[in-house]
Amino acid sequence: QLLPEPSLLTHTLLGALSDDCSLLDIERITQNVVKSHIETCQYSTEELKRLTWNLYTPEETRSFQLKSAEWMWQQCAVHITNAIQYVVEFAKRISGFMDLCQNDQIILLKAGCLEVLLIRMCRAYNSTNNTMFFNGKFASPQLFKALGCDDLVNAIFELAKSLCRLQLSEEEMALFSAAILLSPDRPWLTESQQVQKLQEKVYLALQHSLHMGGGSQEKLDKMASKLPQMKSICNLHIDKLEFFRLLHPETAFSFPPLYREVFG
Ligand code: MHQ
Repeated sequence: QLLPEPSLLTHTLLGALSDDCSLLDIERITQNVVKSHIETCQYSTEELKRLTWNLYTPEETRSFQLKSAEWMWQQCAVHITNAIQYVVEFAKRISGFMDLCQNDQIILLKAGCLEVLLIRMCRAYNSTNNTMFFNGKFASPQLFKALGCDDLVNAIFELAKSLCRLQLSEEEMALFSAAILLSPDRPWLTESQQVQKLQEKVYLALQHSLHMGGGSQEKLDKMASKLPQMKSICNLHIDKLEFFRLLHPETAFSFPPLYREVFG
């Protein structure tokens, strides 16, 4: 994705914002982050568009609803783990991430991977019929009934709907994801200064991208306003998992190791 010719005014404004991040730096960061996002987003927009009318039939939906909670949790855990692996790959391709110490890489991924997944989710969401891509077809929230987590599922679909309304470009999504991943305030970081420097650059790139896309501070504010909603979904997910583990310890123990490590 090529950026339009930057205006002198933009250059001056951004130059005033940060001395050690030139417009050239910003363009390099944008290209790197967008490329990393596109290469690791699991499903292309074309593919998702092509599958839009691949909906679960009412019969198929009912058969999912009749499954046991254990079976449905296991399915969802496997799909989420798969998606997390792509987020890990995204992080690894962001320049500067691999220069952080391994301890901090793991802290950032553990703390941010579900939030990144929740941003990516709006690509897999169809707002015209309130469905989400799941296991090859588009599913309504009711399909997940067997999980016994209607509040969590509804909160996830609500977030997808409201993120969809922002009509984020792939570039905005990519930079927003990277900015969240590179949060310097995650507990137990050893080099949070270095993380902060990386985040500042990504944030400048995001501002620049919004400015170029004809967007404004308003869109950035709207994006930031989704963060508390995302945080509460992450906490709700942990609560539900904890409760599920109490009821079905063996099933929870057989969840994919990466899922258990990230949310355990
Ligand atoms: C990603 C691809 C992707 C993969 C998995 C765990 C639980 C108790 C409830 C998708 C959540 C149920 C998830 C699988 C349900 C809402 C979860 C289960 C973007 C996100 C996406 C589409 C996930 C969306 C949320 C799903 C459907 O690139």
